[in-house]
Amino acid sequence: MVRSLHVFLTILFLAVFLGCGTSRDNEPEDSPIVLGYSQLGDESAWRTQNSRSIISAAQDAGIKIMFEDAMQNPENQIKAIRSFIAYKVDVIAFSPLVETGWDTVLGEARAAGIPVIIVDRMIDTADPGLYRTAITSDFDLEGRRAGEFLVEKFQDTDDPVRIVELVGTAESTPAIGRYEGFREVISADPKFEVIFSEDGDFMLSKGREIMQRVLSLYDPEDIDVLYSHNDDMTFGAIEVMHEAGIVPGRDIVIISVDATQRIINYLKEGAVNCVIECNPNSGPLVMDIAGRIAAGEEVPKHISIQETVFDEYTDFSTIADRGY
Ligand code: GYE
Repeated sequence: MVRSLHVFLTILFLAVFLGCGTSRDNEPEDSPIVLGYSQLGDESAWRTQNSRSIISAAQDAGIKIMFEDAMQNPENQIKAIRSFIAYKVDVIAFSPLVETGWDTVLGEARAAGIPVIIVDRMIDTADPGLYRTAITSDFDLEGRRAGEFLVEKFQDTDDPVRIVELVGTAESTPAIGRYEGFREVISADPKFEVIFSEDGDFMLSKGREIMQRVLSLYDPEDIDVLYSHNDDMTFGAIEVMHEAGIVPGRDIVIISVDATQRIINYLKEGAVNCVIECNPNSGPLVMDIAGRIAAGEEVPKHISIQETVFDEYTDFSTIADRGY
């Protein structure tokens, strides 16, 4: 659905782009806001929902969106941003795959007078004037929350707690925050030991592959915890556990990040022990901020998306349907 919408939007973009030349110089003053949006890819259920939220919120807000999927390649994001600049969009928004490498293209956007909103992941730059605002989750907090769950869960034992970690895309803000925040908390007690940690790119297939490798290296008895930076990698790992006769959530404690409906179902069944929420529904907020920026209003430099934790101590009847 998102894919076909994306194809449609791309065709629309090309039609507008080719039909009207390379700029919007002849457009009437009161024409709708045009937002160029570079999405990093479609690697996970979270991302699919995030794209849906962005596209439908633009439609609801009467904002014309040019939506480009970079297919996990930052070069494609740079190309998309350049095409938005050439078209003279009113606002550019993008979710950067990784943190570095954006200064040149964002400098070009600034020179063209086009404001930039960073969404979801952050960039690492010495020049914060390159963007107007960043709307992101607190990934460090998410990592700390994962650590705090373990501290509580294992409070009555002094035995070693051996942890396998599936890390998100290398050099992306969520992978860095979830890695560092987690360590910040568990490092206070030496019984917590990360015995294996590897980049699974936030993808189910890689979660599967890595978990297979982990089980070829370790006796399942020697693994106490799986900490996975997103639900898709967790799903892959759980498949492998089932195949190996391991009972997820009981033989191995599982912490996952995102909170898709499928992982909440696992939590309710006891197959997952803790779910750190990461909220993909930022579309309405992004459109509100884009509208304000286009109207010349000042907006805060950083806007945080609010999130929570669901774990085995939560009253499940309070968890609303996740919608994705
Ligand atoms: O947790 C993961 C996705 O950047 C917060 O990217 C996002 C992460 C999300 O692939 O599922």
